Amino acid sequence: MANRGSLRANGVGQTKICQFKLVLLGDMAVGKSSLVLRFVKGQFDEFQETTIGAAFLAQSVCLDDTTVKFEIWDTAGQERYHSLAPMYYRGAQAAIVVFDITKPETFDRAKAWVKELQRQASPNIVIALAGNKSDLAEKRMVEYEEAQTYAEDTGLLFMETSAKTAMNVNELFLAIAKKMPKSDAQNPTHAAHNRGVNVHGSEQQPRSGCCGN
Ligand SMILES: Nc1nc2c(ncn2[C@@H]2O[C@H](COP(=O)(O)OP(=O)(O)O)[C@@H](O)[C@H]2O)c(=O)[nH]1
Ligand SMILES: [Mg+2]
Repeated sequence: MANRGSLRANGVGQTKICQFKLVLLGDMAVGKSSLVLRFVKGQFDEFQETTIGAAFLAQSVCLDDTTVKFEIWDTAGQERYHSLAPMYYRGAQAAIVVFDITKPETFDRAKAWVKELQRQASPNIVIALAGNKSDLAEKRMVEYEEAQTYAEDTGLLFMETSAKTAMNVNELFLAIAKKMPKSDAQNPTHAAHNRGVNVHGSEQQPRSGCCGN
């Protein structure tokens, strides 16, 4: 499958498993849930339901000698849920802050999320910025260079993505997986302990065979 092309096969037996909590933040309707759905299930839904509270899913990325398992917290973007956000980003080792390249106000909101994370989340959190809906190039309102310059200045990973076409979705998670501190391998019991509360969550087991095609 095209959208799985960047996931590498590896040997069974010597694989180290590292588990990390990853949170998605960003304005409403920028495509957070769609990116997760694309990454975890390889699907896209034109009528993706609005997230209430937050949803939890899990998916793994296989690097050469390490399986990086992400516990993904997909938050609701509405302002009325803002006060819940710290519950999800607290203890997160990675965050994807998403904006919609056709809506400049969502880029401003993304910058505000980045600031909040840099002030209040774990000091070593790996933050990625995703300019989503790159398939809507004709409606683009945020230039690639503008977001890239901001990301560089702020020390973020940056990619333009499309949950619709799958462009850069696996690549984004793979790039984050590569930046995660592997020596900090957590045992699954510890990571499970850090999960927090599952509000309206549906737990998805990682696709079996993510490492093989
Ligand atoms: N064209 C296009 N539409 C998208 C993309 N990602 C999400 N959408 C649509 O944008 C709307 C909001 O998506 P959703 O995932 O619910 O956004 P969320 O509120 O950030 O979780 C839905 O109608 C999706 O089908 C994308 O990459 N391209
Ligand atoms: Mg959502």
